[in-house]
Amino acid sequence: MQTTEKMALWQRMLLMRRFEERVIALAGKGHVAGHYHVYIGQEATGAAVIDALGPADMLFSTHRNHGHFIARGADPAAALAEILGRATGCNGGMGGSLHLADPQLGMPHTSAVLGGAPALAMGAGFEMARSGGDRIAVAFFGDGALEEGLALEALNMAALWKLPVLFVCENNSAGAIGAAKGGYPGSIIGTERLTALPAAFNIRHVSLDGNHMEGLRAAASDARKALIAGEGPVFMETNTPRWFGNQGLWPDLRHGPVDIGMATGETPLPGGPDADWFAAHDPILRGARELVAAGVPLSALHQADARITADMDAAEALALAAPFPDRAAALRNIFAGQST
Ligand SMILES: Cc1ncc(C[n+]2csc(CCOP(=O)(O)OP(=O)(O)O)c2C)c(N)n1
Ligand SMILES: [Mg+2]
Repeated sequence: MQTTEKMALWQRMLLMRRFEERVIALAGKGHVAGHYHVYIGQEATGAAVIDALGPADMLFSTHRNHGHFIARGADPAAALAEILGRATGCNGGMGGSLHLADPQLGMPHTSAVLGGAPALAMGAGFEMARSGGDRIAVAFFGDGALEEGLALEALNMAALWKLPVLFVCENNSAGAIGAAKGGYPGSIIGTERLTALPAAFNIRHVSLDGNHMEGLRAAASDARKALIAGEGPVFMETNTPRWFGNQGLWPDLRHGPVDIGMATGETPLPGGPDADWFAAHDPILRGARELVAAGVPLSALHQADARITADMDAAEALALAAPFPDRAAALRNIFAGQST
């Protein structure tokens, strides 16, 4: 990868991070109704895989969908407004955090039902195989989704019919599959290696460092070529240690927004039990270190950060100024008939 390409990818990752830091801050002020999940610590996977896609490809995501949506180019103001339940949100404020979607971006639906994304992508892949064209469907899902029979059925059918589906299993229990081994919430699954599952269906598979943007980008690009060539589905396992703030039920940004200066020691790393995550795993800091090693001055990264932060300031102001949906909107876009 050229340094300019890496820089563009890193900036996309940073936007994903700055977006979710806002979400957590706004939730802390009571602006987010209900539960929400963040993608912090997994940005390299979403940014790199989505960067390798074409404009007509389709993506299906999970309860941890914010990062995928932003990586695909969603307007941060519309995404934030949706999470805050405002009428200007991408779904009119009716879907919220768990259902960010935009058909124009090739993200027609997001399913928080575990196993939903692999099955929906399999269905989209079926249609793509029938109608032709150089398109692929991508399913992002967690290690826990592989507990679901639906996910295994999707793998089986995609393999049988050689569908152009990229299954991206984001294993954020890296090194510890399941609660029994200390993973949280952790899948309880009767296999030691998740890639044994696609292997059983003769699906091409690879297990990757989920924090290495360059390796992920190259693997996704290879996978897409094979999919377009009609070679059948591909399964990528991307391994990341769980972000410390995702250990409990609610996201916990206990060290505040990440300081890019931590990449080089300009700002000291936080001490205590979370230090290792910042030092070795945070994909934003790791990407920043790689860019600095490639000759990009830290000041250029700070400048990019300042631009992204200003964009997020504007997005937040727009979202907070937006109205909530009017009452009549509650009866729009529903399948059930309306009683008189
Ligand atoms: C069919 C189904 N069962 C249970 C749940 C409740 N649930 C929400 S997230 C979660 C754990 C998901 O683990 P994983 O897929 O690895 O995603 P992670 O949260 O680790 O990113 C569970 C059990 C659900 N959403 N859908
Ligand atoms: Mg998981």
